[in-house]
Amino acid sequence: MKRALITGITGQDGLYLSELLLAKGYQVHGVIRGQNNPKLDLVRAVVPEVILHTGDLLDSFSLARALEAAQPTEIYNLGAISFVAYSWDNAHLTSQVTGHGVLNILEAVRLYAAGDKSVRFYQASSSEMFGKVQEVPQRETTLLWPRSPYGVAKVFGHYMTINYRESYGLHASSGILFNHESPRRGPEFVTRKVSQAVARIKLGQQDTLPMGNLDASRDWGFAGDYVEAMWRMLQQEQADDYVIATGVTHTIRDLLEVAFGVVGISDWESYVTQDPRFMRPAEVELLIGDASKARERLGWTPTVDFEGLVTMMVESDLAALSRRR
Ligand code: NDP
Ligand code: GDR
Repeated sequence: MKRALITGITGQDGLYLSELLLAKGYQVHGVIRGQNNPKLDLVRAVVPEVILHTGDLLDSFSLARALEAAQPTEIYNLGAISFVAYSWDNAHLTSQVTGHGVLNILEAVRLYAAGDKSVRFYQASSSEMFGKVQEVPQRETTLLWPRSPYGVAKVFGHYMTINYRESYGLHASSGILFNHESPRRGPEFVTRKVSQAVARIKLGQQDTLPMGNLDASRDWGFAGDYVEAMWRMLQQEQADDYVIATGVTHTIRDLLEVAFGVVGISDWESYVTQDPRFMRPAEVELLIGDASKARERLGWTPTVDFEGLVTMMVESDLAALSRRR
């Protein structure tokens, strides 16, 4: 039986990846942090088969212990402080967790593997690294120009992953994933904020929706598709870096129009207010990825388009809220 260890098991991607690996017959281990993590019940409910180990990306010893206990051949580093807006107010902590945390786990994996070439590592890199984009669409070779402390920390983790591959021959791959969403997305991110608000407005539980910059464009895909790409990367003979994206971009305005449209509201502008609290000190204006390398080498393509994704999220929030009434 193959064994995998996942950091960030309580997050959106951790849950989807656990389900994928369990369905493929893996024994799945997860690292969970804190003495009473509020998301423990969620993990237990969604993927009860996952074996949990206490640990934190800031604590190298805890990572070494989790590796020793789990004995995995595949390690997926999904743990991070992942909310870009939060990273300006907590820049040092974000650098430690999202940046240096990658070094901590890479070093723990190197010592654990001790030259065993069957051990493989995945790093969750991000399109936020492209920031002030230097090329359209963005591909693996596009110059990185991060625009937030989060983006800078991800660049550190990205290059450290490449460095461990080149220095030690570690099978370490980095997925440069563009925004991916689902009904499990945290409510602080824009797609889920909008899908929850639209459902509440439809049910008469909310009147207005305060928003930040409506002009930014994102390449949004479905999280379930993106964890499949992570797994495919670790099945390759050679470790490498891959852009994972849909190749289609939409503005936040498009998101609002489609989401309100799902519940039959066409004058969405009368519900949305502009709130400076949601504006960022520096914005990533346009993201659109070129995933042709992943398509050719991994045989990966997305299965859910933008309209399908937004509809899935709004309908899920509507159903959840209706059940609670
Ligand atoms: P989430 O924010 O949903 O999950 C983040 C996970 O990281 C949580 O399980 C959280 O655990 C864990 N974590 C936070 N701090 C630590 C720490 N100090 N030690 C160990 N674990 C920690 O993110 P997603 O699932 O959306 O994303 C997964 C990864 O992919 C992240 O690294 C993210 O930056 C990256 N990424 C995401 C994209 C997206 O669009 N979703 C796109 C590109 C990259 P806890 O519950 O304890 O807080
Ligand atoms: P992002 O996702 O920063 O791209 O990072 P987020 O959904 O937070 O923002 C997307 C865009 O929407 C604009 N925006 C708002 N965002 C939020 N959260 N709330 C608002 O009210 C709002 N109004 C407008 C933002 O300015 C931005 O342009 C996500 C995370 O998952 C990262 O971890 C990951 O690396 C990247 O995607 C790829």
